[in-house]
Formats: sequence, structure tokens, C-alpha cells
Amino acid sequence: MRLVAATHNAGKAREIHALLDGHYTVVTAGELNLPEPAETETTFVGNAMLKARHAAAFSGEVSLADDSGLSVVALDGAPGIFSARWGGPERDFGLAMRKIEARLEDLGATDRSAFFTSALAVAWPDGPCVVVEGRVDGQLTFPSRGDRGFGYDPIFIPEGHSQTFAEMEPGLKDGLSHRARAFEQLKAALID
Ligand code: ITT
Repeated sequence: MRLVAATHNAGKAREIHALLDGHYTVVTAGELNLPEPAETETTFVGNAMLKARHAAAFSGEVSLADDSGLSVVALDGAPGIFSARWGGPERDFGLAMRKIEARLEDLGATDRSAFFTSALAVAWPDGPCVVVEGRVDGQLTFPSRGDRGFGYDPIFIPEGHSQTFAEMEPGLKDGLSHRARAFEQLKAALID
């Protein structure tokens, strides 16, 4: 079966391929030239549903969307749903990571705990939309380390590990990430 991955983010698309290839033929919204909707909702779940429904309506095919981000506990959950926007129009995550470090320093905060969230929504054209959420907790580290992955991976060390997501073999991240956990939930939701 073919599934539209409603993302224009190459890092996410790679991980979605790694998690679903062999089960579905994955084609991305970018490859189909689908328009990108404005993310106007106020939660990961709301934005995931908005993106999945939008792609299903435009493509006429079953569509999967991911809305995700990094929440820093000492920053009251920022950047959270604004994680992509903290990179600015250039999507400069080096800048976004330095901004997090600067804000923590300005506050004199020593708590480096943070978590990634991924909301995954599957929408059928003119049909239902199923949504789930996965989360992975960890600690931030500065300066950034590693050159794999994408986004905020170089500053995030998941609980129980010593490497950042950007230092890990991709297969290791794909097995324990917020996105992997959301996929587990999704499988359970679709089978039940
Ligand atoms: P699409 O909406 O097209 O899927 P996007 O990049 O705009 O792409 P989001 O609005 O969900 O997606 O923003 C998520 C941001 O959070 C993303 O750009 C990364 O900076 C960050 N992020 C999400 N998952 C991540 C991960 O696994 N590793 C590192 N950073 C991640």
C-alpha cells in the first residue's frame, strides 16, 4: 500500500522511510509537490492532524504527518511546537541551539532536562484521522556534539545513553526516539 508522508523535512522523511519501508511504499509531500499548510494549531497533536488532513485532501491518498519538537524544562517547554521556527527562515539549528544555551545561561538555570515529542497522525481522504504521541526524555549538552541526524540532535542525550542523537548510528536513534515510540503507539491504535 502507498502512504503519503506529509513532510517537507528531509531528516524526518529519512526516519519515516527507515521505520516504514518494507511495509508501505512511502512517497513524500515534497516529491508530490503538495503545498505546505500553515501550522496554526497550538499543540503537536493539533498540528499533526492539520498536516495529515491537508495532505490527504490534496493527494486523495492516505497520509501520515509528524509534528514534533524539543521541549526544555527550564524554559517552560520552549521551543516546543515552535522548534522549527526557532531556526528562522534559514532553518539554522546551530543558531537555535545557541539560543537555547544563551537563554539557560541568562536564567542561571542548571537543570538541563528536556524531551522530544512526536505526534503522528494518519488521515484518510474524506475519512477518519488517527493521532498518537511519543516522547523521549534526556539531558541537553553544550557545545553540540555529532553530525548525524537533524535539527536539535547534536545537543540531546537520551536517558540511559552517553551519546547525543547526532553521535549515534542512525539505527540506534530510530529504535528509541520519540518518533519510534509514536510509531509503536500508532501500530497499537491501528490494530485495536
Ligand atoms: P514538516 O512540518 O514539513 O514535517 P518541519 O521541520 O516544519 O517539517 P515541525 O513543524 O514538526 O516540522 O518541526 C519540528 C522541528 O523540531 C524540526 O524542524 C526539528 O528542528 C525539531 N525536531 C523534531 N524531531 C527531531 C528529531 O528527531 N531530532 C532533532 N530535531 C527534531
